[in-house]
Amino acid sequence: MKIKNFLWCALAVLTILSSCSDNDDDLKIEEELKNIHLELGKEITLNPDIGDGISGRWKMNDEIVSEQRKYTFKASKLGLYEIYFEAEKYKQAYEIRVYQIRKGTKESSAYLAKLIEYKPAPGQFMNKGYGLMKDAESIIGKPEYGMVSLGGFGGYIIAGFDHTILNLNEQRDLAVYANAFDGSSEPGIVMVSLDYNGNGKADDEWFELAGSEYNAKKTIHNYEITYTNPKGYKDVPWTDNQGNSGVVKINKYNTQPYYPNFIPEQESVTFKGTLLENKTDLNYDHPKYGNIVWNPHREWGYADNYSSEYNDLKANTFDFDWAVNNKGEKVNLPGIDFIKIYTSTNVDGGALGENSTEIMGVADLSMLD
Ligand SMILES: [Ca+2]
Ligand SMILES: [Ca+2]
Ligand SMILES: [Ca+2]
Repeated sequence: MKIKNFLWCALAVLTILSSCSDNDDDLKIEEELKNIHLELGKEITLNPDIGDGISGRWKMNDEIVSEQRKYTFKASKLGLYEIYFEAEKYKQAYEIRVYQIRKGTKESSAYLAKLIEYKPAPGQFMNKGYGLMKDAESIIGKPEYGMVSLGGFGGYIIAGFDHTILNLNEQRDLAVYANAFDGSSEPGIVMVSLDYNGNGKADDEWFELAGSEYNAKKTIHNYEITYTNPKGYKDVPWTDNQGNSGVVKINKYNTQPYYPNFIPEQESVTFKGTLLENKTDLNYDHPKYGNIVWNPHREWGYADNYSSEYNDLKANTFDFDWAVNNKGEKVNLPGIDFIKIYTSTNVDGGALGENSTEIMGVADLSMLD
């Protein structure tokens, strides 16, 4: 008798469970994340687009903040706020970044005002011309003669402006000057950041400006490479998180150590980022110059890249509307305070040495004629 009862109960439980899961299949769960930027002191009314007549509650940090259908949000402090609207069958999440801008004045510079960090990867120009701290400083102000090399994949430079560069509607916002020419493109990825916490430091979330190859099949996101210091004028070994290994080769034209001797990491250094496909042709048959190494350009959205606009501008232009977060979601940036540029290929260019992005300067396009 007891066993019979138990079996009946067990059957009843199973039935309830399976009917619950049937119901689950019918639920419409809306979990699309809305990325919103809100200027400090301003307010926004959130109204989830999940049909009329649905009541629910608003939560912030897991605490209920409203039980109305619409919710007006205003923050008195800078920062990232995670808010969601929750109803029986729906959930709509919002990420609100509350920011402030530093308005430009007549005295503002159109060009970079401050070098924040220079951490190049190993390369043939390290520890000599184009690969010294003074070269990094040369990208401040109007681009003239100075130029900096970022070395192999991942090597980067971080710099800031004396004002927030606003995102112009349906226009390019930024120009990056480099030394590309036809057959000599060494694409660098541009990342941007707003001083969200208002401390003047580049310690805030970075966004990649997604170029033409961001979604390409052979692009590897979250690529990581580690270079080991061979101590001296020797090939620099590397390993990556794809199971590959190799060396940054030394050549006879540059006979100094290729591992940068001024970065804090003197045993090994790891760089992370988006890796673009190696498109270098080591045996390109040029109609005029014969057999040469050819580094072709990418369509758009990279620095040191001979794209269609490059010959006229001596620069590549960028739109903050291309910004994506580390999940690849568009972020609707209102402007930026900081820029980071890194070499986005891991290429042994034969006689030309490794591919390394070079930079001469960066400009706020709204301030140029
Ligand atoms: Ca824009
Ligand atoms: Ca900051
Ligand atoms: Ca170059």
